[in-house]
Amino acid sequence: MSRIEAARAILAANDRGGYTVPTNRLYPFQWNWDSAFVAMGWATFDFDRAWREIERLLEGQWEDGLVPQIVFHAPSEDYFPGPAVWGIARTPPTSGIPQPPVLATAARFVLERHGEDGIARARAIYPKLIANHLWWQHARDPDDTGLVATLHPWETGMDNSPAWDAALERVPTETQTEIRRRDTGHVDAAFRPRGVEYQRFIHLVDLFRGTGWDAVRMLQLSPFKVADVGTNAILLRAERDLLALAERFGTAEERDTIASRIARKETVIAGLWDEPLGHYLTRDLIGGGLIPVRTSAGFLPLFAGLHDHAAALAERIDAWRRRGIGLVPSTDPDAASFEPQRYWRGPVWAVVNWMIARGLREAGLDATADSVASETRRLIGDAGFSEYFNPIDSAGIGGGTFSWTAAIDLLLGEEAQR
Ligand code: 9WN
Repeated sequence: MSRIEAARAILAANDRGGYTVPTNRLYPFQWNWDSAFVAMGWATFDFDRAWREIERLLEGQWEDGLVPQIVFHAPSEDYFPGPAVWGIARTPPTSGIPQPPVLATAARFVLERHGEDGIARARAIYPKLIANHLWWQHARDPDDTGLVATLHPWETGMDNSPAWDAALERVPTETQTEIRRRDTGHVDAAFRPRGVEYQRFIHLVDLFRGTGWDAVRMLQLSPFKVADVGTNAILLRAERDLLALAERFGTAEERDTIASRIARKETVIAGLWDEPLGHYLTRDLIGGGLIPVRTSAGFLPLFAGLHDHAAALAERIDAWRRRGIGLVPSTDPDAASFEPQRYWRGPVWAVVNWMIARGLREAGLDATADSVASETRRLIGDAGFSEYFNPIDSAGIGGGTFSWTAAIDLLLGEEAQR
């Protein structure tokens, strides 16, 4: 089987009927940002299936515009916390928090490749994307600061990043829900978040469920509140892609609204740059100040089109490469909190690399973009379609046969042909 066939076979094997699970058993439902990347992967060989991925995710969208982190299309005992813990009476059931909003970027990507034949599908999706971006504004930035708030580490997709450590300390460890982790039954516990982090994750879910998932009260009450540089950068990128869709499907008023959000976000995300650390950082919205930990999320303003510090960011990546560190580690390998095997505390993630490589390329830094892209391909080629990779010894870790890793391999494989 060729490499392309192997990647396509993973998407096919993880297809559960118009939606793709991240991997078998470990993640048996549809995840929000996974599906956005996976839709782009499907678009390299099956447009109908690419649109279905997005449409099925949007089956979980709430009336207020939220596109949830998880859509529980079919029951499974393989994952905790399942629908009963979230306590959200919807069909299909969903979780009650977002994930990084890659969806408008994915929809534009699929449309541009599909061409005229994709217009009807994109047109039907467009109002839902508009509603989703309004949700981010109303639910997570009601004071119009230009930065959206994150209330749960799961919302960032980078669950146990050391960037959350200090802010998470404010979250009590008591839970109403009995914690019955399933992940450590599928994967070595040394590669996963620690028990105390799960206690805090579930404390937050209990707290939010207690508000009846009321967006205003969640924002008021949450003891964890950060302006995540990753989420905000991805949202800015998505706003630009939504504007491109609005040029075709939207009204002049919608275009003006999106353009003014973009202008505001460009200014405030630029303010997340920290000169002493030479990196973009997350702001702690409770403690105040920037959180002094360099993570891979801090490269994502490049993907958002902010290129002022592109050369300095590229030099950091180049320096890691010269030292033989696998690109791009999720946490700075020189940080005290770096753990090369533990999930978002060090390992390399293919989807993040794809966004960083794209940002570098758009900033005109082709050599570093090529390094990141070829490193990603090397890691996948050597270790397989793993969930994540150890940047020190290049081992594949976490779940195997991972959908978004396969999707990124398809995308980078095509780019390498050009
Ligand atoms: C919680 C599915 C998801 C990814 C996240 C990754 C992991 C879930 C978990 O798996 O998170 O959402 O239970 O660990 O951190 O980025 O979307 O692949």
